[in-house]
Amino acid sequence: MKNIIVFKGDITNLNVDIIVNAANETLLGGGGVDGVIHRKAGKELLEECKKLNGCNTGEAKMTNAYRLPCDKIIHTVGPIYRDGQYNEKQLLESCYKNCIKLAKEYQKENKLNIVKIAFPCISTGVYRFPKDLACEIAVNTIKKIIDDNIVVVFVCYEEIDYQLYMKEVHNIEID
Ligand code: AR6
Repeated sequence: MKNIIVFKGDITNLNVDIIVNAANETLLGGGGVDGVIHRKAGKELLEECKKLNGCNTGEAKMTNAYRLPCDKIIHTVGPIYRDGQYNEKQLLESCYKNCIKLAKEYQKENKLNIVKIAFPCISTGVYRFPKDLACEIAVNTIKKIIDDNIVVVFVCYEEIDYQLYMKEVHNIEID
């Protein structure tokens, strides 16, 4: 699909409209990609996040991006993976859907022809979601809801994720 891009690297370097943060329910920062985003955006991000009253798992909230090169950040809270019996799949799917919903609202408000949004591999770090299953859910959910006016960048920080996404999106095996 021409409007899905797989990129290997650090999401905080991307000059897209929106980057997605894999946050926790407090929205007050943490480790992983969340830690990097807060560190690089600057303390104003934490100040804005404090006013949001957290975010439920599967939902999403938008903030400014401050010192980051992108325009906005959508903070979403992925599920903590236990054994697959706690709605983990549906909750992860909701994260992607709710982020796209907010991105479309942003697109409309700013009268943009195209909105470009970059996702990290939500829940697959500290929250231990199996990487292959998370990749399948991410790509299938996005393929179902994407339209010609959205560009989605899947940002893979780890080589293993890059390989999974290249295979799932482009059907390319890398060795
Ligand atoms: N750019 C892109 N992806 C990254 C980067 C980066 N700079 N750094 C890490 N990743 P995680 P989660 C990838 O743990 O599993 C935090 O403490 C990483 O390789 O960041 O949703 C929050 O506050 C992995 O594939 O998020 C929450 O408490 C992916 O980002 C909790 O972790 C997600 O890993 C959320 O856990």
